[in-house]
Amino acid sequence: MRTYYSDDHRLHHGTCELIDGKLQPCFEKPQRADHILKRVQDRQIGAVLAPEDFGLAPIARIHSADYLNFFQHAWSRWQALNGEGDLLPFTFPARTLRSVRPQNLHGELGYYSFDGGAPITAGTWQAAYSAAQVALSAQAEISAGAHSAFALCRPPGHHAAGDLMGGYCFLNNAAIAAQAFLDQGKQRVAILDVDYHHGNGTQDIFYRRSDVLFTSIHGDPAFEFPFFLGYADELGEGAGEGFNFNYPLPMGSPWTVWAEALEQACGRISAFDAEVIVVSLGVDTFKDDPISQFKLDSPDYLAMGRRIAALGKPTLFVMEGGYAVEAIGVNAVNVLEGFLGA
Ligand code: B3N
Ligand code: ZN
Repeated sequence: MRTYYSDDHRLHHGTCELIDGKLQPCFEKPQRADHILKRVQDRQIGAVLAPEDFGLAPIARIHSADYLNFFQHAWSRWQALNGEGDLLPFTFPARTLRSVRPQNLHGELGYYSFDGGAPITAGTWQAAYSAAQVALSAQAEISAGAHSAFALCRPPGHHAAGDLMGGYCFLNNAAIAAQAFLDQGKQRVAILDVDYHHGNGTQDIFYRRSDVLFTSIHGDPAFEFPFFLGYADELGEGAGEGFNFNYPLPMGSPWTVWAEALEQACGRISAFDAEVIVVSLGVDTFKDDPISQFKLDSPDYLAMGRRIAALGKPTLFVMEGGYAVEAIGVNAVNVLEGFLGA
């Protein structure tokens, strides 16, 4: 299996995030990708390639033009205001307020954010743009006939909606790749989101559509981020009704419980007769993850990969979360090795 990777991810390195009332170093940091890349190389699962540049057009199939324009220029606007530190939102169009788009930079940032967890730094746009190109390059590899490919994306993407950033995410790499499959002639794409957190952005992007089946196994949002989406009764709307399946699990869930949900999700994917599968590959389900509450152990990721392989479809793996940095490489690559039958 080939891996697509860009060093540009280093251009995004947020300074801090708000945890327990304190500003603490960001969990989503460049070392995450370094460890995954090293494990890919150590295990020799296949070549590591730089992405091609497919431009903005495939990204604009998912994200609105105004959102992309805002994101691309936010940092220079912040610098023009002599901004110091990361650019972070502090006000949001919550209930009882209007979803108008203000002209002030901070107002606009709040309009395009659902939380304060996506810090914009000098290189964030370039890093996120390159991550999307990484996903598109891996997608192109499958379009050209490969059975699998790994997009080592950073920053991650599955919380980003069409015009919203948050949860460490800016551009939805998995959704951009899924749309590219459709634009190149596929009719049914399944997304399997195995990250600990619900992929609220991906769900929202495809919620009213029947050409993309979205399935997600995650911490119950009644207790876990992103709290406001990811419940089991969210089944899709309109043409999309019956094409969205959430499997929220209790905190502390071990592999046995998780694997049962995977079985159900795989059943939906098979029934949908997906032509291709996009896996939002988060490994923050690991027992030692510092911000998550599941109990998967490293060998479980091999089993996860084997079960996904049994679906028998071309599969694109797109990296999402995982913050137990010392173990992230082993866990992510275990999924790939399980898939490859190692
Ligand atoms: O949920 C958290 C959070 C929970 C526990 C923490 N501890 C125990 C130190 C720290 C933070 N923060 C909210 C932002 C979470 C973003 C998750 C991004 C992700 O991995 N998505 O898949
Ligand atoms: Zn996550």
